[in-house]
Amino acid sequence: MSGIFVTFEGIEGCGKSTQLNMLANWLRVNGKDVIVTREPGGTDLGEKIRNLLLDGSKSDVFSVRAEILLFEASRAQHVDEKILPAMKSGKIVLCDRFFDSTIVYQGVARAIDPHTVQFLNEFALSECIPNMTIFPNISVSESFRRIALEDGSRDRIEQEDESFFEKIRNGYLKLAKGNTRFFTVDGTDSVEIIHEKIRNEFAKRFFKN
Ligand code: Z5A
Repeated sequence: MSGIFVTFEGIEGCGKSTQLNMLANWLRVNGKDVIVTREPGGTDLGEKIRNLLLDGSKSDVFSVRAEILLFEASRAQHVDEKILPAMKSGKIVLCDRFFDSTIVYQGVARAIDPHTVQFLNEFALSECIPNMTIFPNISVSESFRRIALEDGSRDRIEQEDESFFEKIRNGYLKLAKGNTRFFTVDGTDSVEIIHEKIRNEFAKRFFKN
């Protein structure tokens, strides 16, 4: 496969979406064919599943098994309909969240057995593993501070408490440690400095000549 697949992961408000869009702009200015997408979502079916998953309040009854299967259903459609075809035609795919989110949100925080998470992820992925995963690391208190500055509306998962997000953050730190696919960047630096670090790392990994 000739494309490049890059995912962005981290706790809410860490700056993933901001950095993804900045990287996409820089790549486009440099003449690259870039697709920007997200999970859950990315396809018509995936966006419908996204609404099901994120709308509503924390008190909505969502079985933990139903929740993970919905994330995986969105992913399977996304991989088959959008990511794999783009990769086969040599595009650069930038995706806001992917299977690492399932490992930490459903595996670590919701305590689903890791082997089950791995099995379901592998089934949905069809061997479509990212070439690079960018992880802006911020504290949970910084995450809450940034979210409070926004419009105040929180989706179903964002309504979880601080201890839930501590588990998520620790899950990411554990996942990223020693994993060369990950590029961990200090998410408390300025937007411009983070972008520069990401750009340099991207160029080092993929534009060697
Ligand atoms: N989820 C799951 O459970 N399992 C799965 O398998 C998948 C997902 C795929 C999707 O939410 C939810 O689904 C998510 C995990 C779950 N739930 N949670 N939590 P989402 O992806 O739509 O939204 P999010 O993950 O919560 O991200 P976000 O709120 O959109 O934040 P972000 O993309 O990381 O950050 P941002 O939008 O770029 O920036 C947030 C704010 O911070 C904004 O005001 C910026 O201007 C500001 N910002 C950004 N960078 C900086 C710096 N460097 N300094 C200061 N301020 C900054």
